[in-house]
Amino acid sequence: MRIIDLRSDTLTKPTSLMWNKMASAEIGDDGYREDPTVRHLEELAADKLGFEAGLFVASGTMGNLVALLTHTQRGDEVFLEAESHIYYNEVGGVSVLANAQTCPIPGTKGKLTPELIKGYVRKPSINNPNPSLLCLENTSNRGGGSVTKPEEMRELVKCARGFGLKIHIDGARIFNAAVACKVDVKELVQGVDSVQFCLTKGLAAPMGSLLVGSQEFISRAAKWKKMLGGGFRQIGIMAAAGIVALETMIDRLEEDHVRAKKLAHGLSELPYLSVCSDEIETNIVIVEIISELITMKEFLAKLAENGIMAKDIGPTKVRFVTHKEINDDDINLVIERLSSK
Ligand code: TLP
Repeated sequence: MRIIDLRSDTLTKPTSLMWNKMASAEIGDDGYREDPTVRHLEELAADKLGFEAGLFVASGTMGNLVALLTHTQRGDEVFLEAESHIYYNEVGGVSVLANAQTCPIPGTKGKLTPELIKGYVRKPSINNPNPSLLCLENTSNRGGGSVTKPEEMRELVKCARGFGLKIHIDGARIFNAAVACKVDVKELVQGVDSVQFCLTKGLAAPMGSLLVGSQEFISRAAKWKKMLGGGFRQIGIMAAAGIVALETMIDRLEEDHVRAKKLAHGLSELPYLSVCSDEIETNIVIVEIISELITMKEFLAKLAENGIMAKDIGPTKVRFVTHKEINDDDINLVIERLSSK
């Protein structure tokens, strides 16, 4: 039986062009800033998002953590959505290493609005932590791949600036958002201080994320990266795949979005499931089991029996992610297999 693995878009494997470019990459010691392929990737990333400089980091988690360390002082308050990856899935690095106080704000589909933020940022007082940073996630992972659109971003930036907050975007899947909105990715990040995006999700590179911001911000961020043990050497081998990711893999994300919609439609016909988001915007589909009809244990067993892999992300919720290794037949098979038994 073909196993259909929809646990995450991190399962994507490098394309043959990536392998070729990795094998022939021009490399050097990045500790001396002498790896030309890394420099190229960092410049390409900064340019694509409209920032002065970029920094190649090991992972999305490292990119977000380096950003938090660079933006905040000990005891500062960081505002973020209550189910955001930084708050929910990054091992508490924001507290443990950045020593920041988090203010998790419950949003809708992982998204915040100026009204919500206004309810949480307090007036300056000797009793309160220093309000410092707003983190936004686009697309929102636990929000079912929901997209914060350019017009929504503009309002959020205005609101954050009104409170004197800096803004960091966890844009692990920012290109999915740009493709879904049919806009240049720059429009989604205009006016913010920093963005982290992943090369390893839908873009299919084997390693790495980019952190982009001002030259001054990136110079300070580079020291935090080094302190965290992120001092790279001949990492141009990996950066070469990242360049291919940025040059060739963005447009195809649309295919993942079309398949996610089809999958969501099929899953919504099953009596024992409800699809959390009626409108699938990108490549993530979160379903909720209807507990009167099926238990989580039974649903997970049913998936396993049918050679389908997905991720349980809460007591009643399961996440399916479409990606490069999943084709139209796979989506049909998932629906067929789950419908027939
Ligand atoms: N997300 C992964 C992990 O949760 C395992 C996934 O499968 O979705 N921000 C967002 C929004 C993310 O979804 C992720 C990874 C990260 C940051 C962290 O990236 P990595 O895994 O490179 O540290």
